[in-house]
Amino acid sequence: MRRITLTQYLVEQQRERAAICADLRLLVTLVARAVQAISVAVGKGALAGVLGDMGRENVQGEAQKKLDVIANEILLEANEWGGHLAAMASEEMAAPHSIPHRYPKGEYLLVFDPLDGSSNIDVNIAVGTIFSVLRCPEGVADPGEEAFLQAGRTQVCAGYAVYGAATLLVLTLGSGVHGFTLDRESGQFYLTHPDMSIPADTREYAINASNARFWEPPVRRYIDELNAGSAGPRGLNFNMRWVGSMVADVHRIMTRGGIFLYPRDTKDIAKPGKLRLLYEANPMALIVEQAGGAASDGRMRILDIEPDGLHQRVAVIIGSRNEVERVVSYHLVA
Ligand code: AHM
Ligand code: MG
Repeated sequence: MRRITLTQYLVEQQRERAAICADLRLLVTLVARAVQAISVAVGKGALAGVLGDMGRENVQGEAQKKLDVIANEILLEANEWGGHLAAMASEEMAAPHSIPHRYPKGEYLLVFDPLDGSSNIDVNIAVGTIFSVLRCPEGVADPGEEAFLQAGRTQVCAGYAVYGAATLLVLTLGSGVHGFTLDRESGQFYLTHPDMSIPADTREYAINASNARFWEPPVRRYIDELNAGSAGPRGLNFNMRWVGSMVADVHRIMTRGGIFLYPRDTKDIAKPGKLRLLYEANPMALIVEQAGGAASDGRMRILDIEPDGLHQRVAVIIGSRNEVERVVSYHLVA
């Protein structure tokens, strides 16, 4: 069977469907090249000396891994020269990265989590990259943090890569979600998962249960009901899976359904959730919604949240529609 490459898919989207412009096509192509380079680094692991800590913290106070920094550099270098971007921002940088003056500037903003799930790197468990593309507000020549503070529904494009047994790039250009698998020999991405869709119902959930004592009552009620199984109010047995890399957990949901929760908790009241809105929750929410699923913070649709900070955190309840709606309904009565 002759498979469609990512390059062919993008050219078709531009030429035949007018769904994207040349700049967006270049942007996705360059992100895919970066993903391929990150995949090589992740795949070499200890052989390339890339495992372990950098010995410093990022702006969020988290220990940076060597591969966090390498992946960040790869994405910056791959994207700064193309003329399609006005600026970039990342989990690993306190402030946005300006495009160097020697290159032309474009109309898009790129924001990413270069290596999600990085606590899993050293133990050889799947990690990923998450990215989101926004339009630079009109008239803004040198975009700072303010330019990135746009609700997730305005995203032009979003995607993630999962570096697992195979490397996959999953992408939405705003109409449907498609998955491409990297052929490590040829370096090409091939369309292997067209029109991904999440079943509305599921019997599988993902949550870090060690935080149970900090959860709010609606989440506690929901998980208690799932754990009660066929003898409980749901009358069904549920299974639990938790990778600890959001990308891998959401990719499982994209493949066979499920619900992922990283809810608001009382562990640190200064933090309304663990995951970051702009480069974790928003791109994943767009992808999951485009695949027929739902994404909420328990109180509102994630894509409708108006951001107030580049590294803002948010509660995330995402996946199979009927389960997400149930959790939201428990918040309404609380
Ligand atoms: P990271 O971007 O620094 O890796 O943090 C995000 C990750 C998610 O992938 C995962 O769902 C979560 O943190 C797990 O955190 P914890 O182990 O603290 O529950
Ligand atoms: Mg992350």
